[in-house]
Amino acid sequence: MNKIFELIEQEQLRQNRGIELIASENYVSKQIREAAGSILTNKYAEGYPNKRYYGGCEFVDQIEQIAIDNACKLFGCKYANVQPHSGSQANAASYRALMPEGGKVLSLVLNDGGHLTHGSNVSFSSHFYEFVFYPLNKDGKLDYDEILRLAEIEKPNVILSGYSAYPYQIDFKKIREICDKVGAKMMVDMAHIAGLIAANKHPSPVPYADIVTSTTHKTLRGPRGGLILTNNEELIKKINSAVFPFYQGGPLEHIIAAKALCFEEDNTKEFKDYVTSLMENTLTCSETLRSLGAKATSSENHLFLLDVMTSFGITGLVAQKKLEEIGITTNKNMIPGDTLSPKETSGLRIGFAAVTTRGCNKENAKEIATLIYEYLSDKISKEEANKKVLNMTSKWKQIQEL
Ligand code: DSN
Repeated sequence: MNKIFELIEQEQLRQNRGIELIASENYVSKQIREAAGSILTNKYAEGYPNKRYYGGCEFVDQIEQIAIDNACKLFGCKYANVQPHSGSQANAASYRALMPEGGKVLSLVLNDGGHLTHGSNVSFSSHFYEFVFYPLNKDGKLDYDEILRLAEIEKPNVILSGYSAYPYQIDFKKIREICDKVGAKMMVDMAHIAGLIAANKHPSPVPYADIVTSTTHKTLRGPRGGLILTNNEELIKKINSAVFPFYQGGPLEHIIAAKALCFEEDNTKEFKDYVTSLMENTLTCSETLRSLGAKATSSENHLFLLDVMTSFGITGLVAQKKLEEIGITTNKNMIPGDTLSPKETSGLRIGFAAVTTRGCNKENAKEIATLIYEYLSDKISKEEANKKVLNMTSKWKQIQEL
């Protein structure tokens, strides 16, 4: 067997045997994998449906139009661009559509849960635009009065919301009101919570925001890729030319086909039930950890933060590595007010999107919390903990059967 296929088999085994708690990961259905691995990868289709730079696009035109229509139907919006290769590309194109180079963005302090493309000095974002930041309050929550106060001082072109490590719901209506008071455009990066929004388990930003961006592979449970939504006819023209030809070349029509299927799957009762269960599992795990004495946030969505420094006297990096030894995958994460560097951190970010897809239930979520607590406080051996992980995951659905 070719080495690459050997390694894919090993990765499949790792995914099946482990408890995947990285909040931004998920497992796709067989039909989405088939579309993503299809012959559509052979086709060049620069441009948009019925406006391509290449011949032979009659079928990919229909596929991309179905993906656009499905996205609009799912989120109740007028226009969608389904071509961004990732959330970062979607954000880059959206900034360009919303403001001139050098424009000012007010976004969340990155260590409080923002994303690299929300103004980090290692990302393109801070090189082409000026970023100023609003912090979370002492309870780790959004302080809308403080956002307004800063917006009045800074007069940003754009106010950005939607985060990578924020465990509470976001009041998009309030953010729209702030934008209107200071004359700013409203952009929302809903990548993490898009599945919850699709299932009506989190208020939607679509009626309020000028532009909403997302990835399609997190809680939406689709292929790895990006998405941009708007209700504004002028903005969609700017978005389209910012995606292609400004930032990207040929669209990935195999991935676009998989996105079309994902948006269809997300519009079902089965998906809504999945999101309900995902949120219950996340809350059960965070509350169980808290009841055991660990310092963790609560959760109003699909993730929470565990302060491993206060709870176990170890860094996020050490905790992540330790859990990986027993087949539990998480990621180290800054917590609000963190004094350690992003390479170490004081926390872990924990999410239940992936394991809930495999059949994790509330009882399992409690067992996972206990296992994390006992292993990080050295109360059970590696062998015993690993046995518990394998016992649980062997009862869940295998990822190739989803
Ligand atoms: N890297 C993603 C996450 O894990 O949240 C964000 O793009």
